[in-house]
Amino acid sequence: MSSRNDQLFEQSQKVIPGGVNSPVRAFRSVGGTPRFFARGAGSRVWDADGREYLDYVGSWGPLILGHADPDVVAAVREAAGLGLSFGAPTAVELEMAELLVKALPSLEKVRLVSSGTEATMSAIRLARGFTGRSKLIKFEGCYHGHGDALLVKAGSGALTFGQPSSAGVPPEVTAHTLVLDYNDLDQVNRVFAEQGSELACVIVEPVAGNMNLIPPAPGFLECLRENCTKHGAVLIFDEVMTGFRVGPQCAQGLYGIRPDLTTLGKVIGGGLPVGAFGGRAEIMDQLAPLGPVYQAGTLSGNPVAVTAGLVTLRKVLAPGFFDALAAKTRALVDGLAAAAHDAGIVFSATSVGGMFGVYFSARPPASYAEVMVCDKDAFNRFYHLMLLEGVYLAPSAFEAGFVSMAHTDADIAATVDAARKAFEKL
Ligand code: KE4
Repeated sequence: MSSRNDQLFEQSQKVIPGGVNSPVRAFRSVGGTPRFFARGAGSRVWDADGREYLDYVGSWGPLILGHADPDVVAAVREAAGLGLSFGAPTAVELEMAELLVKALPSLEKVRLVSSGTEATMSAIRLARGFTGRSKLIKFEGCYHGHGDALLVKAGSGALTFGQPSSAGVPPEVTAHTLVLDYNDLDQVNRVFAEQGSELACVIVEPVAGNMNLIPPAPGFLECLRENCTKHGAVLIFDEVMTGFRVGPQCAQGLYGIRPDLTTLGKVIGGGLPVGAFGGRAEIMDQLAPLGPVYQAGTLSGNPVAVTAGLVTLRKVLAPGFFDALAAKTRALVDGLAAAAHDAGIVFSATSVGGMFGVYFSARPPASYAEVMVCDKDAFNRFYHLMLLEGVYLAPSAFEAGFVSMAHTDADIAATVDAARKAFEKL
């Protein structure tokens, strides 16, 4: 008899493309039937068949406190009872803006939106409006949402303009986008030397989390900062994933780099739809209604969603939160690596704050090219063995994983035990 997950997936595919509302959820990278979740609490989720899993996706990062945090749920319930949306300013949006500006020195002003894609799309338009330039640099393997200008793959050579990586994106839209190699300082210096005066912005994940986890190489972020300053280009840190995930001042605080603009999402919504972009006031003041760069949103700053984010951020910014979260995450990756070693499996793992990467390669990759040679098939086998052991990892070898504050030491130990069994069967 097919499982409830199978039934729901079969039905969903009749009315939703691929049966999912976001492609990565379809399990196409790892194969098999996606799990339809019915409930989450703390570090655990339960699927449509009632099976329980330790969750290391956390809705792709937002659930840093764990599922259904009682304080967040209670605050959302109360906010919802006062009205779901007004399409007008509310005091809670001001509270969020003031919290973000206080938390991040680089944020002089901030605007709230409803997703990370909206944040990055708007930040690029703003950088182009502020500089009067069109060209932008992104890095192969970094994902910044599905805005047209960012759905780009490297051209024939990394120093040529990008080709659309999706149907429906006109080549002239991506003709202004240069795709460089993450962590390649020489390439950045060369492109700026040749085209610096034409570059509106660089957008970068300060810790890459969309080609699995790749930390910045020493000097990489500094190289971007120096070149943007020298040539008058806007440095955009896309911290949608790293924002309040890797530290109380995000990746920019961890690495001591001050970007001109920052994009945020995920954690700042606590599981509800909130994105944001902010930075230097002289740039942000180019936005309508003050300036000529248009950007808008019916549900931008939605008071119920912002309430979820506010309660989440207040807990995340409590003293000691990130030390504890980073320690949990480090214990997980160290345990996984030790289990693999004991089983004689070629495997490595690393973490930054509350996010981690696992790789079927002898050492953590430092570039997109190195990620591409990791053993994807081994990951996929491992993935399903862990699923059978009741551990839910991101359903792709090219995604980062996330630990929540709700994960206990016993959860981490149980996960390592599950991995020990999985490695034995690989
Ligand atoms: P959203 O539009 O999905 O809220 O944010 C886009 C985005 C922007 N920037 C970074 C660095 C991101 O990681 C994301 C979204 N991350 C993916 C996970 N790899 C979301 C999962 C999905 O697409 O379903």
